Amino acid sequence: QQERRFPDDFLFGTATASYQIEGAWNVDGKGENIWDRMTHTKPHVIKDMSNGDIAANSYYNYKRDVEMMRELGLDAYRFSISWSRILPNPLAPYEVNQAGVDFYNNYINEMLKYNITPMATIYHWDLPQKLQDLGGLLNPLFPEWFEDYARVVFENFGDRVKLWITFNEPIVICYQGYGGNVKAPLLNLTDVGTYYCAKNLLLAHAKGYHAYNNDFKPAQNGECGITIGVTWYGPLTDSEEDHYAAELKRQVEWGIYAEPIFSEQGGFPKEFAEVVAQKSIEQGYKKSRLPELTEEERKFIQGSFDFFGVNHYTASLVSANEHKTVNAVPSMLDDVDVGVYTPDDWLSSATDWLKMAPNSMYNVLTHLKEKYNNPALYITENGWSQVPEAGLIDDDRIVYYRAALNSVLDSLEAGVNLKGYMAWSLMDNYEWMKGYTEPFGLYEVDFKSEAKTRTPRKSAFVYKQIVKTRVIDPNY
Ligand code: GCO
Repeated sequence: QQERRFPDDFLFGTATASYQIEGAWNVDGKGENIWDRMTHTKPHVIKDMSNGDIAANSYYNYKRDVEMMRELGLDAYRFSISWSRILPNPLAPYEVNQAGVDFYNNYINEMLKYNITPMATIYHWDLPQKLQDLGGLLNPLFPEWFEDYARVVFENFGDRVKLWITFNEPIVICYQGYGGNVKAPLLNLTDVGTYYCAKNLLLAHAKGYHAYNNDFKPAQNGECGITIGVTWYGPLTDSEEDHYAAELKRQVEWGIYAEPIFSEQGGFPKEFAEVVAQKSIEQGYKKSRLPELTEEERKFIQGSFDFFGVNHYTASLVSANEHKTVNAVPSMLDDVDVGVYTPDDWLSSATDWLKMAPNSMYNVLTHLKEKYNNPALYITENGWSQVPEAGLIDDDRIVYYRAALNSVLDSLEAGVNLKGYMAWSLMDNYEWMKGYTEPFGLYEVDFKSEAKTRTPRKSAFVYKQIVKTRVIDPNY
């Protein structure tokens, strides 16, 4: 087979998030966020009762982090900014925390010194607790709070950061945090939490995007998008019912966030909205639990992007008939009542939701290309977990990255407008409810050591070689 190359201007990077790596949770004026509060008051909800108080201690180790980026030869690095480090009192007494600004300035400048392009996520799940006390994303003022914070980061870092992501993975924020109790703030408002949050999140995203577009972009010349978690859902069989079930599953999981922004007509996905409306009436609600978007809101949200950030990890097969085959993974959202399966022969990671699904990256990327008129795309996360005991020899991770990157090449050949790929993750970090039990790092972190020593795994050398040569050498 002929050697297939990644384009020279394709951005290879890695990704992390503030709460998962920084530590320094109460240092230099940082305020409390919802993960601090939850892990401190309800430690039992975390698999190993741990927290991100110290994590990989990147607040102090950031130079080592950038050194690792250089070791890997990265073009780019995706990180997130901690809201409560920048605005410890987001309402009053309102004050930008200069020590927090200094930290990110140092981090960004260190990257730029070595020509590493920073990509910043504005919100990666660590909401200031004071805003949660007022309802967080369910408060109709949330979009204003977010815009205010976004303006602060554009103002302080936008001269150097040219790739902005408003939100990371709305489904986790809204479904797991507000509609369910599997991520902070554990609200478990099963009937409407997800949907009210979704509407406010979309409005907040659009406010952030328009603020950038109108007031910063003209001078700063960057781009602003959103990152959506896109699990691939294909039909279990080729039947019409299964195709429809898979589409509904895609709509409930990520279409409700993607469709209003990226589709030509805007608004929530039609079939799904009809299903929720009908169920709501049957359940005795006066109207649909999925709130309406006014005409003005629909237009405000539609088109609010320069690129689509894709977090992609895995896939499942969807059936219109429930309990049809073995290995059922429970469906996350009850409004779409379908069977979701993963075949036995898909390799398992250390994480229950993550299996190696053939061609899922290609399916996602070509689907988004068709559905949303070939938008600019970045893969903002993709990666594999293994148990900590596996140490530095992580062959499964290598198999996973090679397969995903081959799918990326297939997608580029199919005309997908994909501009970059961020591996999750640069190093082991705090894996949310799983604590330190499911590491995703190219670098191992010794969390028991004072220095939080980082050591490259085998996969780091393989990734480095791909970044350098722009070729996937199956023998390396
Ligand atoms: C996510 C998060 C990451 C996770 C990663 C592995 O999008 O889920 O961005 O913070 O750690 O996905 O679970």
